[in-house]
Amino acid sequence: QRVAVVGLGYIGLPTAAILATHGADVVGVDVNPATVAAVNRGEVPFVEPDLGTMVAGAVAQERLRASLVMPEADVFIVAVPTPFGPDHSADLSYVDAAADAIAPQLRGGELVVLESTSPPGTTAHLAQRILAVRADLSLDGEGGRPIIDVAHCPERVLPGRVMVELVTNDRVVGGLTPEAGHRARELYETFCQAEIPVTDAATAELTKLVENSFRDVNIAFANELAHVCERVGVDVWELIELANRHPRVSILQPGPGVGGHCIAVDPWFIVASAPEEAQLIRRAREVNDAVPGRVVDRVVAHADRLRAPRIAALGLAFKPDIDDLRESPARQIVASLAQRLPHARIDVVEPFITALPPELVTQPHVMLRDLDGAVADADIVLLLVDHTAFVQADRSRLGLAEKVVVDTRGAWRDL
Ligand code: SAJ
Repeated sequence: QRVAVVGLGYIGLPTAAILATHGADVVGVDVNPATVAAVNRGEVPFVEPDLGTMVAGAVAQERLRASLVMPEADVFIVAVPTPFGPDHSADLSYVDAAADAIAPQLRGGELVVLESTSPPGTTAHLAQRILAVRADLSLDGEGGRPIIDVAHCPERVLPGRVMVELVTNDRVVGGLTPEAGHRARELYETFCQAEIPVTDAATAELTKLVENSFRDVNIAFANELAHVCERVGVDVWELIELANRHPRVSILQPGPGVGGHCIAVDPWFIVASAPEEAQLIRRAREVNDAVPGRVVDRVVAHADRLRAPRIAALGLAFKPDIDDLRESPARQIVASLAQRLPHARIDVVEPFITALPPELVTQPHVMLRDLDGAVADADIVLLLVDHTAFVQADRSRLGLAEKVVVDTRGAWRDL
């Protein structure tokens, strides 16, 4: 069948590629001409293990091509961003734009699947937006009008493991009608080897949001414990390790804050849908958002004891062993240190990038350096990301014993 995947980002491109290698005829649609050109050359514009080979193969075999224009298709998969605005409510403008582009291509009989993480009601909203301009179609055959099937199938893959998790993770599918749900399940069954339970669209929407909120609330618990431990003088890492020996306790790890574009965003969609009720979810977000500021205060307190402090900041990514700096607490911490300590020198070590992000590159006292050089020159070593290269570095060679070490990940805790 002919599938159009709308949005060729971290989710859309892997989905397009995997469908193309499982028998579908796929057109990937994107508004960015550079992305479209890259995919048509068989290239991937971002880092994701094993995706490059699959895209190159699918393009070479003419199962996958990219386009700026929405084609006719039997199935449309919407995988566009759903960011939040300043008031924390979801910005659905990309979903609306996708609906507007799909609507003229429909003849009846198509399946439209929303994959973007969305607040409850968004799948229904997408369908209504299409039907508002296509009154000749219906969701259920009412008045003898041709049917379009509309369903939600949220992505739930972990960046860095996308090509594995697309195949091995269970998927949840929610249809606006039971028929739409079952049809979407058949589509995902072509490449997903795990189970695909079918529910209604609003339940599927909330399921995805709840998964990421579960993680956020549990990380907030760990971050609150770290704060409590600072006050009472206990090592939080040892505390968690010991508590986790209980068969029904499994506490996550504290850190410098929660980053990425999912866990730090999705809980707000629940809060926006039920502001009175979602008390704990909101509080967890606030707890996690307060962590970077505390890390900055700790470093500033150490720096204030020195006349010309030199700081080595290790890591800018939002989690280990990836190049993704989006919503990264490490990046936020370094930017804030640069502002509060204009007399300090800050050497950033980030093996996954070759140039500092725009807000840091303009600061004359911030530089991108190699690990050994930065640590050798530093008074204060701030570990922000547990990249393997940092965790496994020879700490006696780095001479860490003579430095002030602020280890936000507990990666060097036996120091
Ligand atoms: N973090 C901690 N402590 C922990 C675990 C994570 O501080 O114990 C931090 C990380 O350092 C990072 C942030 O949380 O800054 C998020 O990282 P993550 O690895 O927990 O999750 P993401 O954002 O890479 O991917 C999540 C996944 N969701 C869940 O595990 C429930 C993934 O399956 C989703 O597909 C993805 O969000 C998404 O796209 O929604």
